[in-house]
Amino acid sequence: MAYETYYWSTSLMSKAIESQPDGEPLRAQIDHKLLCQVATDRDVAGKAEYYHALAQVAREQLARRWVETQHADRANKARRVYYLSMEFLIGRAMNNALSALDLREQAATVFTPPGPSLNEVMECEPDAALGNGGLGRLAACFLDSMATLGLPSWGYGVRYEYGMFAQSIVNGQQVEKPEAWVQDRSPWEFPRAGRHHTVHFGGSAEHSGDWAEWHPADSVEAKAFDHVIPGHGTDRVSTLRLWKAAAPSEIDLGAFNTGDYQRAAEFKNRFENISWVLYPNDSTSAGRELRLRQEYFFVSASMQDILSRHDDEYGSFDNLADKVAIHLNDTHPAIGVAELMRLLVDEHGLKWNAAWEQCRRIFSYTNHTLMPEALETWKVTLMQRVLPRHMLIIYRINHEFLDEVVRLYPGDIDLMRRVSLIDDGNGHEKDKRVRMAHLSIVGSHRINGVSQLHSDLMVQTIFADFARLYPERFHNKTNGVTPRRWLAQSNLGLSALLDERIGKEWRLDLDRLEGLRSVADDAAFGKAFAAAKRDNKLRLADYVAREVGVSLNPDSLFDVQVKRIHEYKRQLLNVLHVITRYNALLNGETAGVAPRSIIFAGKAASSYHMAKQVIRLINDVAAVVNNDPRTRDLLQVAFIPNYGVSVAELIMPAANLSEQISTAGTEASGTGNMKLSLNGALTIGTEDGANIEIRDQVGADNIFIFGNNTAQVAALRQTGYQPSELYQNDPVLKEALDKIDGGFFSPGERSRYHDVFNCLVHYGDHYLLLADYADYVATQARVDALYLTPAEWQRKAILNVAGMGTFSADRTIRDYADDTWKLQTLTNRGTAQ
Ligand code: 26W
Repeated sequence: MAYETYYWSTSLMSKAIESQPDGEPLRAQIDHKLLCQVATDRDVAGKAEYYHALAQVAREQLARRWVETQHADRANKARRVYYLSMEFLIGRAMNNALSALDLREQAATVFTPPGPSLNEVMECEPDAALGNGGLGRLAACFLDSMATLGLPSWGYGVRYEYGMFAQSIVNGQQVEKPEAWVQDRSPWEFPRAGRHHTVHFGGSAEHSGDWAEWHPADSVEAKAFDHVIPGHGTDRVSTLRLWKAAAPSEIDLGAFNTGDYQRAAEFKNRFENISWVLYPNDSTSAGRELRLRQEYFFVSASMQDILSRHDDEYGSFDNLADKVAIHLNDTHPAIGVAELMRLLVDEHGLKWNAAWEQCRRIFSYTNHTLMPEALETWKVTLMQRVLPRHMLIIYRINHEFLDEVVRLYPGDIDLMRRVSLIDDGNGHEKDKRVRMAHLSIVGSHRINGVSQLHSDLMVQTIFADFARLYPERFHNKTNGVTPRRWLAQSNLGLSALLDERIGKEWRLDLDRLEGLRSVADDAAFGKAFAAAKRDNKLRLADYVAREVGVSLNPDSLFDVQVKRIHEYKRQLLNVLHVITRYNALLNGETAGVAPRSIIFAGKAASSYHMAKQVIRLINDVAAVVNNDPRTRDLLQVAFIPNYGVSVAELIMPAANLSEQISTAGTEASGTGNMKLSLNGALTIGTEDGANIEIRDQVGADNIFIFGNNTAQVAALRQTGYQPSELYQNDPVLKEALDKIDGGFFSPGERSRYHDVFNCLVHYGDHYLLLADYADYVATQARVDALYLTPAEWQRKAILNVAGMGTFSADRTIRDYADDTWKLQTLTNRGTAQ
């Protein structure tokens, strides 16, 4: 059946089912849920109870949509895509669910004084922060687009008990505390009692021809918990299935029956710890055994799930690659290549060659970073111990792959050594490592980077050999963000304005934003646009006053850098600018200076000393600057704690200036850059990641690009970059650096930032902050000049929004669906909220 047809049949079915209990107005449904699910009533219910009741109303409708979608996909023998990711940074579900279910406006009218407002009710929900940063949030945006485009699709991941840690700032320093996002229950998840798979570890494996016998030492149960991801403007949904680890039920009975509860509990923990906590590192590979177990745990459960669904539907695996596409979100699920081979060959009796042929057609892989420390490798000794059968499979894949390489490039031993799936550790057995990126490439038919620059650099640098071997496999898929969460739901003011000017369709067709170009010069529109921005700034200022105790002037330029704290992202360059600006103001250089509020937010990996120093420095600088009456009207600094999806939803709409200042060639794409621009911020940025494509879209006159580009960075490094000379020869830079080094911002401990100073001046300044400093500061002065001409600023901000159409995750997913997954998308009807 064509997609069109089944869309309509689904939709009709949905009407039939939904007309039963939902005929009642929302208020009555909430009352009903308050009574039956929460056991309370309107007279005594508080915000949290209302939250649960409202969530139950949404849950019921989501459940129906889920059942219908599965029914349709089965009936249509649909080809499906499975998106495997260690991280899904979902955030809150309520606002998005209400919007997708078209209940948002009705709900707003239900929650009126003297009761809590809808916003207050929605704020009861903890963020599902099952991810670190860009990669995890991208996965969440992608699910939203897959559902909206009607793709038969599933996300698979880990149901961490503890997601990303909560960050607080104590005496200027980051303090981490664990965050149990589910607490006792989440109204958004559906435990699937019947859906569980056994995952094995350890033991030994013996080979005999194609086939091998694995005698595992341990087993753990993977239990499925589903989140229904609603599409917008469609009844279709996507599924996010997360796996929780549990002890196999029969196992702990022994200890339990003998009354040895402590041993029984210890036993249980040994299994369940696999899915306890997310590794809070977004760029360095932990290399720890528990992490490898996590990866294999969720991958094995997902593969078994995929195969059992396929078996149910077809009773054969001969057509597996026709019906299944599996995507690897970075290399974290790469062991899936070996696991699929194991399941097909060892468990289901396929011939090795037949299985391998399917495997290669099934997998595709996205690389998200060029940073060498992020490229995953596992010690062969560890892999052997934890996954002995997979190690044999990897050796065989490698053997056959290298045979192919020899045929293509006979005698090129060096090439073989470079592309091998195994790093031979210079002959030392204990240093041998499995290269997960190589396994991903060899096992996939499509490999992509996440912006044009990143994809180009990928094939020129880290994967150059593979690009020569398999040029047809490498592609670009520039990232995108969902306009539903990042504009429609988080920026009501601007959304209403857009609806008025260009209609509501932009939610599902972001290219409609082009329509704004014609009103960029319209003074009335410019005014309304500025007023919406000001409202958002007031809302953020309110939050900052409450949470940080700093009062920001809503008319000042809100200059925002929000992202993980990392040296390559160069928050420290931003700090150098803050100090430079402060020094200039103290010197009385106030002409042409726009009042500014410089806002930072972001988490540092718990073991990343330098990143934590940067957070502390920001707070120390803020304490000095904010308390100086001489500069207070022109300069404010705030570090907003606990950056995550919900905090971002508050910040993005309020920004005037978006700081995207990574060293050229280091930020794979960035997605915050897109969210900020979409909400009408101007970018100050380097020629890095998607910044380049943003410039192409909004026009070079409407963005502030500065600094060395990738080629210049390479040239500088090659000719012997000397940061200490820049320090000596630029008195303005020297003054800023000396203040850091001399303890001006840390009078109680003058040597506090000595290491930070040394890193820049004496230890090579690896990310070239000093090389880009002068241009950055000069460019910031041009930003001031523009801000002091509000009409011009407004015009450029509008043109930024107008150019963002291509950065919709819908565009990205359509590209993946057409080119990588070979899946048909379903045209939407209606208007999403
Ligand atoms: C193994 C440890 C580890 C964990 C996560 C290494 C690397 C990662 C990620 C690949 C880091 C990440 O989130 N990368 C970001 O991905 C975004 C989505 O594609 C891009 O927009 C960012 O530029 C990139 O840094």
